[in-house]
Amino acid sequence: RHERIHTRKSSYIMTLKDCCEDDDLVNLETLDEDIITDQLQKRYADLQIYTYVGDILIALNPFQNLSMYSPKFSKMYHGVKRSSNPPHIFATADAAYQGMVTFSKDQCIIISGESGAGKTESAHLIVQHLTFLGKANNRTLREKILQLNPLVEAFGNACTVINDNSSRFGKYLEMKFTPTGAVMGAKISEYLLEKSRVIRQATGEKNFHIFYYTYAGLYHQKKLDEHRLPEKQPPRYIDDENGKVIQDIITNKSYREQFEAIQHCFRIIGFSEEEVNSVYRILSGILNTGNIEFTAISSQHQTDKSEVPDAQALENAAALLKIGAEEFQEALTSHCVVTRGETIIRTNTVDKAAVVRDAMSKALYGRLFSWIVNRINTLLQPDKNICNAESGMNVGILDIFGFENFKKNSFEQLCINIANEQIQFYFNQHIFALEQIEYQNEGIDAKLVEYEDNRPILDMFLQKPMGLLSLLDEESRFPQATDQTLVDKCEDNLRYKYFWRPKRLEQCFGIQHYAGKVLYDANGFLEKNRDTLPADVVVVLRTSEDKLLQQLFTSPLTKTGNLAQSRARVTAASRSLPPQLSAGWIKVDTMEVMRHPEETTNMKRQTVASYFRYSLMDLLSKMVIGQPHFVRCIKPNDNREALKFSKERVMVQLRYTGILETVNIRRQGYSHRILFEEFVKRYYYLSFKAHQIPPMTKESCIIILEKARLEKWVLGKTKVFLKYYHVEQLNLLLREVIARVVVVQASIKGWLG
Ligand code: AD9
Ligand code: MG
Repeated sequence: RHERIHTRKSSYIMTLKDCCEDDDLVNLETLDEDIITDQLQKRYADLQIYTYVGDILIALNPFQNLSMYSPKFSKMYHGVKRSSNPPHIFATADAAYQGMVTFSKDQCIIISGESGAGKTESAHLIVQHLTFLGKANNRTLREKILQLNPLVEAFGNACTVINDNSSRFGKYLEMKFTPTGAVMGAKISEYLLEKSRVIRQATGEKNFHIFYYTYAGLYHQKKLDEHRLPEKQPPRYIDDENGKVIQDIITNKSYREQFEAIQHCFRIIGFSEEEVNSVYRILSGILNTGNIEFTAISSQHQTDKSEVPDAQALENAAALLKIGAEEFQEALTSHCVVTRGETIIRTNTVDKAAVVRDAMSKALYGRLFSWIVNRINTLLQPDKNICNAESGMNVGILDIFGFENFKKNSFEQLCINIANEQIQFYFNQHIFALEQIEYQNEGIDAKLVEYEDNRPILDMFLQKPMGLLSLLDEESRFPQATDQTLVDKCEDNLRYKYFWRPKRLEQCFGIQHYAGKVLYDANGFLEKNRDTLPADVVVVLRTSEDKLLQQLFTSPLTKTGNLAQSRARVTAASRSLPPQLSAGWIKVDTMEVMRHPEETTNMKRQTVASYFRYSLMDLLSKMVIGQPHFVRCIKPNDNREALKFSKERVMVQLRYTGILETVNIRRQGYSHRILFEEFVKRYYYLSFKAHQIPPMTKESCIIILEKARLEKWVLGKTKVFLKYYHVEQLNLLLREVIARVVVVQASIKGWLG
């Protein structure tokens, strides 16, 4: 049954077959890297960007718009057997949705891949399809959900040398459904925004999108003056090497359109006009803050005093942030120290004042971002009248920043890459380790597959007290420490083959990550890790007459609220795992009460590293409760060119993501294992009468499986082992049987009525 769908917009041609052997790498006769890569290359040339490896989806970035995401395709991938359509990101969304509705179990879709591989695009498409499947017939809710990604990404994404729309934060989006599968709300959790981008960007990179959008929007609304933004000289935080940024902002139509789009998002989601105006004012306030300069004044008694020679920028910023200019200047150029109950005012040097200024800008932006996310969550909370929180279910979608390796890599890249290391570990656990342990426990004969375990690298980072993050924290607390002593300390303590120190580059160290070697420059690590915001600044910002700004600095940022929940989830999840694994799965002991780094003032302050460690934990705790689905994004070339397939680049990615091993294990593997009892409860309808509940035994399972005419299933000691297509088949049959019963009941009612 071959049917061709020609789409008008592009030459994309899809061939529909009942089951296409090429669609799934597991079906390949001979298996090696070359063959797999060739297969992907062949498919890519036909614009078949998606390929399965068992139940895992490989997505190659097409670097061009394909017309395969229209409503026609949404309908095609709606509650059908996976094999009836070519591989597609919608099929993954559909599988998660079906899994949730059928098994009443939370699901999570984990999208991974290096920077620019297509994770964020994939996440959008999944949300689009889930909104369709979730019958969001309430149009407002549907629109709200669809606007949420563009809104947070305007604030959290930026142009890097690798990707024009690079995610600079991690995002876990939970879509909430009623037990019958109607979408009813959403919730975003954000992880580790790269705040340092606000104050400085590497060569060829830009600040967060929203600064340019806002600038363009205010220009066209003739509101630059009101926001104290110049039309000629670019503010320092967004200035680039050639100084043409404003010209670009004014002439580039897309910035203006994006501004309109963001206005629309704000409105649809339900932000008030007052709130939105505050947001633009705070953004302009940040840009003006960046322009404040300091010079040294030396008097007889003091040589380390600074002042603001030109008050204009300071007054601008103060006016926009609605704080007193004098108090503001004071908070930047001096600080209070309390010793033995006495408060002493100390002056700041020029350098220190500049650090305080930048710290304030980062804090402002970071808190504004969190506020926007929280506000979205409040506005998209499920209506309690429709469904209470306990009976609802959700599909979580994880889209984090991808693995990065630049010419110069700093603290931010280290955190990003550790997060990716952790996701890879989670993937390995699921695909390999758990699978093998379960086969052994159930007495099933399956050859063990060798895979690259990245646990030792993770230990090197996360272990206490001798892991890299712990060493970093230790040095950050030690006033005399420098970035140099940090690297020395790491060299002395990290006895791992994954760590090395290059000769002649004193402040650098290298890490062999699962995805490749990265050279880090430790310059600035300690300061970035401390991420302090002087209390003097907080005090001034709290006096702001802007309601939103005041709120940003009065409500605590500490994540204690859901800590107990996270810990309970993690503990429960690790209990359900085989003992061989639970110990290393998630380190429960590292879950401490985490205070936001900016909020702690004593020497034992919370650092970014420990906050990050907590965030990772929190993220994992959300992921482990759901049934995972994996999407592996692959970047076919480094030039963002459509149809260009670099064999080497693809092969490297296949290698480090363990695709070859995955094919192997998936070929032998059984992706679903269901306890006999649960299996009988779920499927007895297929071979027994409704009132005739059979015993919950292995024998009943066999009767059901044989009646359904399935092959190649296996029975363990306590569970039925099924391939993914078995489950599809069973669910389809079940739906048919139930539909028949409903029809019969309806006719009986008709006769009687
Ligand atoms: V990063 O780690 O956040 O820097 P991502 O998220 O993996 O990265 P992203 O989704 O932003 O990458 O994709 C990069 C670019 O590839 C997009 O801006 C699109 O131009 C392009 N892309 C990716 N996937 C698709 C697609 N399915 N169709 C068309 C795509 N273009
Ligand atoms: Mg992204």
